[in-house]
Amino acid sequence: PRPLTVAAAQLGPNNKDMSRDEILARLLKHMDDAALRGVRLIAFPELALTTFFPVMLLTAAAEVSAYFEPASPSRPYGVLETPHGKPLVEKAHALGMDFYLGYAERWTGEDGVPIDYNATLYYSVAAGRAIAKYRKVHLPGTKEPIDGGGTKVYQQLEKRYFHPGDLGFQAFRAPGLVEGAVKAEDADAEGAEGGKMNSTDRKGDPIIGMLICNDRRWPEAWRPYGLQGAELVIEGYNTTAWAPQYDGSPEEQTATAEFHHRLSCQAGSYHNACWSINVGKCGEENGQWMIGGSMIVDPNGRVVAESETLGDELVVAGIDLALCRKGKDRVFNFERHRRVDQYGILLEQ
Ligand code: CDT
Repeated sequence: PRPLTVAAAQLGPNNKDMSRDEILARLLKHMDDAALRGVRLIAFPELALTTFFPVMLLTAAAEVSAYFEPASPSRPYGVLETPHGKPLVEKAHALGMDFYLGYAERWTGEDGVPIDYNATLYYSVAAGRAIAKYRKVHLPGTKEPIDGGGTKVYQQLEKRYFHPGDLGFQAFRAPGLVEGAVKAEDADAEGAEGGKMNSTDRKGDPIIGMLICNDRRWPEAWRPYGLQGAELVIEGYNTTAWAPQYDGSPEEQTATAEFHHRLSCQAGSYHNACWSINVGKCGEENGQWMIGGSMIVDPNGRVVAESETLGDELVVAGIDLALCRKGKDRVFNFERHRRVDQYGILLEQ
């Protein structure tokens, strides 16, 4: 067994009048509560530090930029240097707890032109730094407001505020989380869990991939991680429960949204023989409802732990990474069973 205790730190609404400090206090409380339950890795939702602003039509540039965290080649994880990011790092070290954090990133590269992304990072306590970043690839909704921005519809304006992610789906190994990992050169030929290894990687350290919200609905987003041997995919979301412009009562729409969420998380885990932590921000935020259903899913696609409320709630599970082996060696042994010569259309259209 390769045991690890993980948590989905579900958040209730971050209303737009809440300060970063107020929100940060809730994140830190989640970490303290998680430590009491032996958690070594905690995941926060998409855009965890702010309200889900893509539902709003913001016209003033300053209003938009207030939601973003600066980043640049010299400060790739600028958010962790801010007054609302530093305390997360300090708490992580005090408790020995890695974290996944969703946030809005304003990246200013060498050319000085800012580009905005819906991003997430993975902070590793053992490494003493953030070791991975992912930028959301699948941006739902529209660039222009529907119905002229009218208040009788709910907007989803991610295409307006973000550029599609440009980092691909790069899996990584997180050091120090499970017992018994050994240096790559000392590992015996028979891999404990497969996957690509860099020379500094330690065999036995979990292979992790990151997604953000809408990505979880796309098999194309999970599969690159599966192909890299991912044992755990972490995904934060904000999913509208219902919208007045769509058919069906709020109850019917909510039930369908919850079903599709569950289906996507369970299928992604099963098809790639990996665990997944899926964590939402939910409840009534600025008058609009978002689904809960934060869940931890095993490599068989079974939900092993799930939230019960639409508020701040910690969902904890003891997982065994070794459970991925069955699927990876049998039904989803990609090397043995995939037929890449038949998949060309995936890259043509
Ligand atoms: N944040 C995000 O990506 N939300 C979308 C809403 C789309 S409504 C089906 C999601 O896919 O959950």
